[in-house]
Formats: sequence, structure tokens, C-alpha cells
Amino acid sequence: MNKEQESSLVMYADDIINIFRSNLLEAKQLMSYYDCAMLEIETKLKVLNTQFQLQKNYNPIETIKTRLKTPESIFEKMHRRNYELCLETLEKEMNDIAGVRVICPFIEDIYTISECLLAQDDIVLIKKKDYILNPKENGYRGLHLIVEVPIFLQNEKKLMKVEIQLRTIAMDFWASLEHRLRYKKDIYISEDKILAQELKECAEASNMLDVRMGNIKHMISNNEN
Ligand code: 0O2
Repeated sequence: MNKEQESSLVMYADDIINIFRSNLLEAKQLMSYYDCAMLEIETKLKVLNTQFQLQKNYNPIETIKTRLKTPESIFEKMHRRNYELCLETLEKEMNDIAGVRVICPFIEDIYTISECLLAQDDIVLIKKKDYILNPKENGYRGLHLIVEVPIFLQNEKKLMKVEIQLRTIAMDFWASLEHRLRYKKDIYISEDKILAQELKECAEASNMLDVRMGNIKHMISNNEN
């Protein structure tokens, strides 16, 4: 980020802090609604995992992590996308204020869990990005869903957006390390062709591991039948 971009971001942050201050109650309320929606999704996923455990003696979900986007990260993204600074725009345009990351053992678990969740009649799919079928240029893989889930307040029902990222353990391993490396201030990986190529090859090696472990799982279950 150059000096000009930095100072425009600082001015923008000041503006948005003022907007949030003058609408503090609404801003807090909105964030608490996202928090509730995230909890709803987390509970639904836990219920599915328990049911699989009971019926098939198998857990398709390894871990679930939730996070609310930080104010800094919200401001940065709204600034980058030139969005108008108001809570209405935030609610309308920002899909990832509430984020749920689901880590599964195998690739097929990702699709099983996503199908089961999307089949629920109170969940509306807004957007799906399949970065497993179509990995990103840098090698990133995962299935991303933007869904709307109802939360029930004292006198009303509100539909809130939640971003759900489903990854295998191997995909998450790669993405977590890539994320750390990318945010090292002194290295701009995307501009360094050798590093970018090396990371991409690691993503492909990790995908190969996912595919082979999936094959082993099938061979074992075929032998059991
Ligand atoms: P953080 O801190 O994880 O939240 P959209 O508005 O949904 O249409 P967006 O936001 O570009 O567009 O969505 P996309 O492509 O689905 O990616 C959003 C999130 O996926 C990112 O959030 C990351 O968490 C993850 N992700 C996407 N691409 C990569 C990647 O190349 N490497 C890693 N490590 N993670 C990735 P944020 O906002 O970047 O950050």
C-alpha cells in the first residue's frame, strides 16, 4: 500500500468510525444478529455430525471454527470495493461478516455436509463457489457457500447472511500457511513467480494426498462389505 492509499484508508476509517459512533446501537445490534446466525449454522452442523455418528459411526466434520469479521477488516474491504459507508450497504453487500469454517476429513464429506445443510428448508443458498472443482490460480481449494439463515427475535424473524467455507484438513493446512506467508509484510508472494509456483505445487501435492486418502477410504469400505 502506498502513502496515498494509506492516508485515504485512514480518512475512510475515520468516516466509518463516526458513522458507527452515531449508529452505535444499530451497529452493535447488527453484529449481534450476525453472531446469532453464525451460532444457528454451527448448531445445524453439529446436529448433522451427531446424526452421522449415531447412524454410521462416522464423523464427516473434524472441526468447526466461527469468526465475526473485525471492524478493521470490514472497513478495509468496504474501502477496497468503494462501497458507500452505511450499515444498510454493509448488510446488503458484505457476505462474510459472519464466517463459519468447516474442516472435514475427506473431499466427499464436504459435498455430503453441504448437500445436507442446503436441503434444510430454512436455509437459502445465495452464492456457491466451488474452488475444489475450480481451484484459484494460486492453488487455493475449498467450497464456499453464502447462505441466508433465519434468526428469531422477540417480535420478528430476520434473515442473515453467513459465509461457510468447507475444506479438508489438507486444504486447510495449505490455506492457513499460505495466509500467514501472504501477510508477511516483507514478502509479496503473488509478485514472486518462484514462490508462487512453489506454493501452487504444494497445493497440488496436498490435493493429491486428499484424493489418495479418499481412495484408501473407499478400498477399506469395499473390503468391509
Ligand atoms: P478472512 O480473514 O479469512 O475473512 P465475495 O464478496 O464473497 O464475492 P470474496 O470475499 O473474494 O468475494 O470471496 P471468496 O473468493 O469466496 O474468498 C473469501 C475468503 O476465502 C477469504 O476471506 C479467505 O478466508 C478465503 N480465501 C479465498 N482465497 C484464498 C486464498 O487464496 N488463500 C487463502 N489462504 N484463503 C483464501 P478474506 O476476506 O480474504 O479473509
